Amino acid sequence: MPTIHSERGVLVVRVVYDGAPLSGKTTTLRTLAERLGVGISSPEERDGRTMFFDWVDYVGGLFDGRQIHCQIVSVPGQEELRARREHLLASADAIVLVADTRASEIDGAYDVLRELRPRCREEQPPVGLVLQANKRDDPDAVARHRIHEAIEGIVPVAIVETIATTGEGVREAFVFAVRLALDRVRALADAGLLHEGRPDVDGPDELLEELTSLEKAAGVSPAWEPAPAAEPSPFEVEIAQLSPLRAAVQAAMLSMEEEKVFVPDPMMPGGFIWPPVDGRTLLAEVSRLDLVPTRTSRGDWWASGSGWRFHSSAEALYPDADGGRRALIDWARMHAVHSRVLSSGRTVILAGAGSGRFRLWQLVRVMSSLRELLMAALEHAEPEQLVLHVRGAAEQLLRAHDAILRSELGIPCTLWTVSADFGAQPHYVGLMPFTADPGAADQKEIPALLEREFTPILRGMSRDRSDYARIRGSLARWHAREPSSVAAATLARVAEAATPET
Ligand SMILES: Nc1nc2c(ncn2[C@@H]2O[C@H](COP(=O)(O)OP(=O)(O)OP(=O)(O)O)[C@@H](O)[C@H]2O)c(=O)[nH]1
Ligand SMILES: [Mg+2]
Repeated sequence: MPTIHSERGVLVVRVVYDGAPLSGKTTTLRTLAERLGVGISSPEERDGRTMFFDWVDYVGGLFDGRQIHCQIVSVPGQEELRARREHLLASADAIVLVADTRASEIDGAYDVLRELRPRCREEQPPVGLVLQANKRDDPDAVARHRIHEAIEGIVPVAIVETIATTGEGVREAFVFAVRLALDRVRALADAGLLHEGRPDVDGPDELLEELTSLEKAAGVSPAWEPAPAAEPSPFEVEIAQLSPLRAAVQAAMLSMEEEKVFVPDPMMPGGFIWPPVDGRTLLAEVSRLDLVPTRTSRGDWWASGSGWRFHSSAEALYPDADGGRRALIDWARMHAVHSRVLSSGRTVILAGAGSGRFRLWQLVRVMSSLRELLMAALEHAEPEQLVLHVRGAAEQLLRAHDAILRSELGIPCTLWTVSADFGAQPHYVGLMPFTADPGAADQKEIPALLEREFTPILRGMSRDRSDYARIRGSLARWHAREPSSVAAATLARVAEAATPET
């Protein structure tokens, strides 16, 4: 738990180094201590293996004018010592996962990542995670892009390549972890939950004492019990309710004069990224992509590629940081409150735009929409299969319509903006409009919505598919089987109207 040390006036945070056995945790802390010019304390080792932990103290940097005292702790990797490891993990404000990236060992790191990631997210605010891809000097080290591919399915996570034995990359991974820890502190401070007093543990001797006394009291379970998932966390709700929604939008465009082009910077100051912690991790991921936003004729900025879109509306420019921060908080609140409707992986950023101005950006992970699904099916699927897709898309669109209307977000419900995964609850996958679209209320009529969305699709089918008569027939049969279904009736009618004249 981060603590404002009441006697020393410093902010105490803890970065914990975790990882599979022999991945290089102790080596990392040794070279890190050397590079930071401080000592290291390792209470007990046996045959070169960590039995309790390694401990490094580092004081450096400022948070709201206070010095930051970072407790850097590594865990013991051996399975028999799991209880100690768990206890140390439970105390982390950020975690560096040291991964042995040799082909023979890397699966062990993925296992640890699978275990850690949900736990980190369940903490509120979340505990940031950095993957320190270690042993890059080994000829059997797996290529970086392969690591990215492999972990894509698990999580977005920031990766820093290191050679712990020489120290290469070690400091970079540490500094990024401290940033993530400070994001957590910032979120706690904003919610008035930052603890002040004496830290639970103020040095390696006290930590050793804590671990040994816990073990004496047999039957004590590790402190890191996973919380039940799904419900929005109390923290999110709290943040969402911090103050009433304000129309803090600076509507007028300040000027079209030269602006600094946005470059995603994972080291940008805390308090300018939402969500805390996870936002910075995503930022680290997208910063590798070298996406350079361009300006549209309307004055918006945008960039797209490698599975991401960046966007900033022309109006989202603020003359100073205060105005920008208010808008960021409003947007963050809106995203948090509606997280069930919105696709995941969204990040909101307030970035310097030059001349003291700030611009509000959204980074949105590209997710496949109903339209893409239909376009893919249109090319290859058999008529019956295609009609199943059309039905599925219509039903998904209506579910989304309902959720979007209830959210009162004023976002457009179209085949382009609704997620394509039929098995899951529909999500809005489009960009967040800068201001709610009053026209969104016009979408209330279901037949009109379906007609508007499916007419171009069915026209395309009637033009491009020689078997269109079968498609139309299949839709007509659906309507006959389910005469009370508004979707079936509408689509049968639209299909009929789209039939080319002979
Ligand atoms: N080639 C190479 N060897 C490394 C690197 N980092 C660590 N090692 C070696 O890996 C072995 C294990 O390193 P440790 O730092 O003791 O590993 P650990 O994760 O602390 O191990 P436990 O605490 O027992 O779980 C040692 O022989 C290190 O020299 C690296 O970047 N490259
Ligand atoms: Mg060790």
